[in-house]
Amino acid sequence: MELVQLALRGRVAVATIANPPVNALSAGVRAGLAEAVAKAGSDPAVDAIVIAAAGKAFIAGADISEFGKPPAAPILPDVLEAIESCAKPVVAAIQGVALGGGLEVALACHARVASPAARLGLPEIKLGIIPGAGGTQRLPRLIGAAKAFPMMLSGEPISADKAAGYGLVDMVALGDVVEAAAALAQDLASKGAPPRTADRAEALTAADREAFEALAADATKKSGDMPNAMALIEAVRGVFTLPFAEGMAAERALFRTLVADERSKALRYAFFAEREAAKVPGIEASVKPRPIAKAAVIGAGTMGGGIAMCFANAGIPVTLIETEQAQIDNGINRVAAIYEMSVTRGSLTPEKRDERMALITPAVGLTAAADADIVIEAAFEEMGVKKQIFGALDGIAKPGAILASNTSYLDIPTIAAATKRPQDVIGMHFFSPANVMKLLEVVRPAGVADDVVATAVALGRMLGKVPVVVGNCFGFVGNRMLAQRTRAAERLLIAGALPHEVDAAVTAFGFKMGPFAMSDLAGNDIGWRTRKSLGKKAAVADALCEAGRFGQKTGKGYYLYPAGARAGQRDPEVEALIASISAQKGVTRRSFTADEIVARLMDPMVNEGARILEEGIAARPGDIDIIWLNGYNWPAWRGGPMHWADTVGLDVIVKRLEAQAAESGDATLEPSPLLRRLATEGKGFSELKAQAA
Ligand code: TC6
Repeated sequence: MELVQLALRGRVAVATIANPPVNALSAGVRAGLAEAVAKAGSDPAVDAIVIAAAGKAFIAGADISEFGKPPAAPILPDVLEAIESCAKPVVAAIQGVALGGGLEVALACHARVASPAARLGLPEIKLGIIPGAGGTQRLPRLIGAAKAFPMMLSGEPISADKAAGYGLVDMVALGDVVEAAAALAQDLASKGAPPRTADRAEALTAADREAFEALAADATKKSGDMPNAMALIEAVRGVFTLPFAEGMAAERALFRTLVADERSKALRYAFFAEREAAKVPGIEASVKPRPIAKAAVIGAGTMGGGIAMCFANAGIPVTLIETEQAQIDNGINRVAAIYEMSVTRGSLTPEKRDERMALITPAVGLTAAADADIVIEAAFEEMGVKKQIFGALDGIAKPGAILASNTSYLDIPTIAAATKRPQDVIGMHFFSPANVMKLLEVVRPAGVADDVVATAVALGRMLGKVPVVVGNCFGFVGNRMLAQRTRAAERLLIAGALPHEVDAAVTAFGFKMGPFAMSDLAGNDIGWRTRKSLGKKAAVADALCEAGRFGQKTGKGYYLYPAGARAGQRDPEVEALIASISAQKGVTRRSFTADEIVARLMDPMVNEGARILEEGIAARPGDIDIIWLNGYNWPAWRGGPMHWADTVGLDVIVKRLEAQAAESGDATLEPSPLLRRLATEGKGFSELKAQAA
């Protein structure tokens, strides 16, 4: 089938792009578009041209998978130049998303018609690049830089109505968008030479420039170390300082530099890894998820309340269940307070708040879960409690209902064995705060029904989560790897580093917080309790807890928090304590560079990731990366721990782990067989094939 089909509607030629699933601008589409415009442009039977698209999307942008390859002619800027220079009017008929290069196609047209459901945006910033086919030059010329720049800086698409208000689209068509575009094109044809966006300057006023510069100054302050925000400012500023052709050349040069940057490669890798994670090995696409019209959540603590909010936010009625009235009252009040905060901040209307609260029914006693299609348990992390709840639910929940546990490390098959329907029992591990964090680990024990797994994944997406299917083991994927980092951080303290040095190295790496500041925030007593229950020790962490230093909530932990302070201050008492523990262990303390600290923290995590792959707990390295990006704030532009390991080189990681294992005498630091094999073969994790989780 032709990627771009040309057909006549009266004297208007309609070029329809058909490149499923999202009409990305592959080399073939670019060539087809150029050819269609050239052909229609020289056809005496044609007065005007419409560019339309088949399917749900108008055009989702450049084909992201082509970015790593040498550009194939015709390149998009040249195709767009041909469209804009066409002597006959060219009108875009936008029936779905017009993103990135897709919106740039529409901008090069002489007019734009959109259907009400269309969404228009330039999301390049999220891929570490900037628009590279005139977006930074044409959008400001059309709607002013003060409106165009925020669209490009956030990358968020806008609605057709908003676009019409901006003057980005000329008409929102309620009926057939192609028909409306054809009528507009014919009308333009009767009015002489069509208006070229490149020639328009009326929006570029002194006031517009002033407003843009204020926004740019603000963005500069907040840009962190992502180079593309700065490049975006430079490119957009060009609309005021450079003629169109020079502005285009400057944009292109910046785009080329950014596309080749490791940070953009990591963001593109994550885009595809996230979509890959949605495909569960071993489960056919034909497996239908069970319908979920009503949910129940057991436990109205912070976690249970947050999960109930996820359902309400997605418009699914949910019963929030506790054992006593006072507890459910507290839970509901906490949820109401969170919604109230959103209303105060202006991110939620009072009507929406009321709608969402009305979807949450408080209840006392498990029998309230009788009519739920899915029950998610978020009670205490104690196997006895879980078994009791699941045993009782077995007698209450309707046949076919899915029984899920939000446990963060307990054995799902043991929980399932408390019921007579283990095929319906699954793990759904949300991350705190559950109404905010994107990650959902779907834990798939042996024996669970395929359609239960498919339902958990589909439901996760309905709740706006990024679901990743993992196998059953202690801590699953994320927390199992985190435990390695926590142990490594403790080892570093004993070897000679101080908490602030470790945290500084980790924030310089790109995390928002270091492990010790994070532990102080979450409460050091949480890990202490877990260690005690498992019979494990951590000399420094245990000593701090024994001294009542639980973190921010007690005013002191690894750091000091004088009245009201959120940022911790170094505490000589803690540093002396650490030094004394090193001395007791006979360790001569030494200093560590930031790079050494990062290596010592991350390498053991990567090693654990390799074991997780060996055991089939994760299906793909990309799944592990998506878990870390969405559940643990791993810096997006570093692509996740397994991608990062590939960029470092697995041979380097193996050597460093061997050295650490030898120094510490800790055999768990020995590189895993998979890591060794890949390193010996000169390969990276990216070369592994998917396996069933
Ligand atoms: C740009 O345009 C720069 C231009 C400068 C030129 C010089 N390319 O997300 P979904 C695939 S930068 C290739 O699951 P949805 C995706 O991998 C680009 N493939 O669906 C998946 O494939 P699979 C700016 C793409 O309905 C399938 O389509 N554009 C692209 O939830 C379905 O995707 C963007 O950043 C692409 N551009 O959401 C837009 N887009 O089935 C990125 C999608 O084999 N795309 N695929 O796994 C999106 O935001 C969303 O995909 C969506 C559809 C809103 C278009």
